[in-house]
Amino acid sequence: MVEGGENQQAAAAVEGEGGEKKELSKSQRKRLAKKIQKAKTRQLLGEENADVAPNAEVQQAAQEALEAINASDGTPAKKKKKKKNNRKKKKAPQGMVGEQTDPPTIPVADLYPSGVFPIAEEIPYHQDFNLHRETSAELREAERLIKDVYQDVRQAAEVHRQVRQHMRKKMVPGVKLIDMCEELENFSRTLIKENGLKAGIAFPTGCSLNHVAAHYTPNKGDNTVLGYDDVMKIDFGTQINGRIIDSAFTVSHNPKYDPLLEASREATNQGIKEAGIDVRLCDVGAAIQEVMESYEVELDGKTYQVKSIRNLTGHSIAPYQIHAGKSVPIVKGGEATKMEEGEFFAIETFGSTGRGYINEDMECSHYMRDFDVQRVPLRMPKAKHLLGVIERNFGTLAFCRRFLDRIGEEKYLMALKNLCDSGIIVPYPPLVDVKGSYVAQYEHTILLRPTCKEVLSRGDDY
Ligand SMILES: [Co+2]
Repeated sequence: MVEGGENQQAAAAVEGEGGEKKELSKSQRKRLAKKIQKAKTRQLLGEENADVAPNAEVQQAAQEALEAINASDGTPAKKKKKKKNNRKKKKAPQGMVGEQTDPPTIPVADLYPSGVFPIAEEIPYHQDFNLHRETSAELREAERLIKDVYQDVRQAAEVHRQVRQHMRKKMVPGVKLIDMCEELENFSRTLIKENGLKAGIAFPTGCSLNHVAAHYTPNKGDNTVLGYDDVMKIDFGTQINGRIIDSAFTVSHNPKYDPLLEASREATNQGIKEAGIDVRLCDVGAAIQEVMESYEVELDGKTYQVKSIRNLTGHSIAPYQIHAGKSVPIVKGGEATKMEEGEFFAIETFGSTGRGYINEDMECSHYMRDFDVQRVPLRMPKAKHLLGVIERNFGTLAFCRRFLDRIGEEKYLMALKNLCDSGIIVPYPPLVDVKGSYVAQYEHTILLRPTCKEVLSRGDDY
């Protein structure tokens, strides 16, 4: 927008011509600041024209005036600058053109025609052995070479943020979960500009309730409705060129669950803080558990210490591969394998009032083609057909029965079972703690860049 890239270019152009800066009085600065504010408003409203658009010189002066005004109240310059950046991020991210509608209808790619998407959060590496990374010219160069990958995953993250921001309002008691999921998925498809395997949904929308920790989405005919006392985990994914954003949050309406949600949210943030290049996965797990289990929640007169579910983990992510091989434990005692430069990780934690241990249960909805199995002999023609459909539509991304329904497949359950039995398709049934318990989950996708850690899916909400 006016304040973003264009303005800096204009300023640079003026400086190139002579480099002299005009001295302005405080009132002049204020007037100029107002003028630029007006021009910005006009541009936002689409009323920009050559007469009212300030020329480069005025823009530069106004920019300086704004900075001078900001710095004039005695606040240290550094602190002020940080504040200003935050404000800019909230108003309109750099490079964003126009505004999203409500409900959202504009693909995120069209809101950022420059192809440069917002960076949600960058965290410097704090471990001694990583301190050199932030300033290394060599590592910066390494990052420039992979910037396309960064833009793909940042775009997918922006879609995730916009979809969840809108859908949160729809997650109210009384909503039918199947309708909610389909609505969410439709917004995802629109905002990501769904295009075969190149851009789309990365996996089915999880909306696991209460003691169900993960991998539940309604199948056709499931009329489950969200209740006031339910604890619902919304876990959904977006992808561009196979670069997946996997991020989840918990929705509850009864405030009695708040400490349970907070335990998982803070445990996930602790995991993100601990993560880094050459950091051992077991150390991340231990840090997560310590935070998680420092929380208690009182439900109907009984106090529970929140437990980290010990057989659930975060995971590394690779192109078109949601679980790429490394697990990020959420309790102590895990593997000493290290995180590496360039890796993507889903840092996710599950806090429970139950045993803190899950089993598979209930009807399956989630399935995924095994990433490594090459081919298997199939005798059943219907199974052969279904495998072709799955490979063309989902590749190695996870899908659910509803996704097969919507592309017109019918009476496929026998064929699907056959593919599961042959090992080429893997079923992922719901994962549940004991009945009567409650589980909360928060999850972010992070990227261990050479120079810093980027929390791709971070938003104002979590
Ligand atoms: Co995940």
